[in-house]
Amino acid sequence: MTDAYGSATIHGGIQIGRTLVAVVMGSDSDLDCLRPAIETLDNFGVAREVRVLSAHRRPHEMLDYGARAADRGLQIIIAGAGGAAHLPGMLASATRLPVIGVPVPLRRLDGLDSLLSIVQMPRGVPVATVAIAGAENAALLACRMLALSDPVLATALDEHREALRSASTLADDGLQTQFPPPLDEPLP
Ligand code: RP5
Repeated sequence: MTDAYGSATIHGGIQIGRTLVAVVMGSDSDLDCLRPAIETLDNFGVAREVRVLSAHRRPHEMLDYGARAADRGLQIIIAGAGGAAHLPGMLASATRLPVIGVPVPLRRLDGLDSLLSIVQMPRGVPVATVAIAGAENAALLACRMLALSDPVLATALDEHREALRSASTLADDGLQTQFPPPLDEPLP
């Protein structure tokens, strides 16, 4: 089955096709937070791989993964981590690929620690950081990057934006019906 991305095929939930995006996380305890990124990429038919790569527990493997990512054909890395969240930044130091960081909220500091750890990168080593637990947006941002050179994906993203617009219009209509303006003081 050819899907929105054109090159990926889905057989029984397994994507066959050139893997373009990596979704990596510091621990499998981050998976629930990162799952929307995986699902969004799947919905747009973008082939992905999913890995646990700890910056602190397996630093050498993590850096090796980053160093080889571009040569393996990956185009974008989405990296989520919590707490002292060094994974996205360290991957960005090891690859020229765009890295999108997802701050994972942990129990103690609600993700502010993760956000600041990921977003405050030194000059020269960028990480595009989304909101705390913003995994879906990370995947959409990755899709937007890929769509620069993929018209099928670009069309799918345009349709997605149109669906958001329609849902917002519907919500607006609903609230205007529920809370009609006063009849005696109409605004121009
Ligand atoms: C970080 O430590 C991971 O990204 C995770 O968010 C956090 C806790 O990991 P576990 O102790 O649950 O494995 O490196």
